Amino acid sequence: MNRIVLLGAPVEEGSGRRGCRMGPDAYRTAGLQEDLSGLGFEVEDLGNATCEPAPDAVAPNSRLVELERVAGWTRALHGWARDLGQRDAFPIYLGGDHSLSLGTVTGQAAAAEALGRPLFVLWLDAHSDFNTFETTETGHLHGVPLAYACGLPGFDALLGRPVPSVVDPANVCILGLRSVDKAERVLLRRSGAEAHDMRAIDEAGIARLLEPFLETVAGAGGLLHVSLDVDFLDPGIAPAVGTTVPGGATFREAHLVMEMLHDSRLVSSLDLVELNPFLDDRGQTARLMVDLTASLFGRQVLDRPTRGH
Ligand code: 4U7
Ligand code: MN
Ligand code: MN
Ligand code: MN
Repeated sequence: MNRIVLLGAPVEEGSGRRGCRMGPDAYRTAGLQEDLSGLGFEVEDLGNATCEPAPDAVAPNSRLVELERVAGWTRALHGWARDLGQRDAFPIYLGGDHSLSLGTVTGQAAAAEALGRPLFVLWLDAHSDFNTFETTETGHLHGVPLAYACGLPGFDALLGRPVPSVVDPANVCILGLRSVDKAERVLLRRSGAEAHDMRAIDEAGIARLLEPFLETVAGAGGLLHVSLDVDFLDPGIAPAVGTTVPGGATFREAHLVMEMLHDSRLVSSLDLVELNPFLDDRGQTARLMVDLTASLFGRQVLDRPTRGH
């Protein structure tokens, strides 16, 4: 696939603070399209998606923040991803807070089902985003998208119906964890999703954790969606995020993940989420996210022998 499409998703209502709506433009300013074109891809920028709020989305409890707007975004982005996921182009969703994945992951899952391929998800994040409408303590809907995509119950208000195609939790791998809420932790364990905290990365090395997952995806003939939350990265190198947690992935750990993903040739769609340019320091976080994306698309220092498949 030599074509890439960029779609901006300037949603910020899921994060409980302002700024993520500037994310898509920060990636444009940081030169995402130019960098990917420079690697030989034909890159089309579709501009930003828009959404209508969904007044029929009634909150099952009063803690949820901005459900009508987030439901509107979910519906819009679900439709976009279901469509883009079936085109002969690689979609990159430019966030926007992580609630955008409510739409992109479920849409990509619908597209994968239409193509007759299982969808796998790699979730790169300090948080597992595995809360439900019942367990969320903050009410911020950027904390629930992975539980939603995995088909946990109670979310029907988002699309106004059950998720048409859910992701099998056995097809999920989370890397980078260092903040998981109590109830979320129980749900996550019960789901059977593969989850690695920073200690596991320290002890094993990130490559040794990622490699078996990629082998599983390859063995199953799967498509792989990657959801990259800025807070996967250590706040020292990526300050532009509302939910900083110390002790995140280093510059090299993050690039290595992207380089391995490139070599695997398995990735078929990508979310870049939670960038809050209002909190950035001279564009360094936007720039790093663009560089990581370039690594995913094959930027490398030296030529490497291509692996025979
Ligand atoms: B992000 C949190 F309570 N778990 O639910 C919550 F710690 O997309 C954080 O990963 C969610 O940045 C973080 O609000 C969501 C909190
Ligand atoms: Mn997240
Ligand atoms: Mn996070
Ligand atoms: Mn975050």
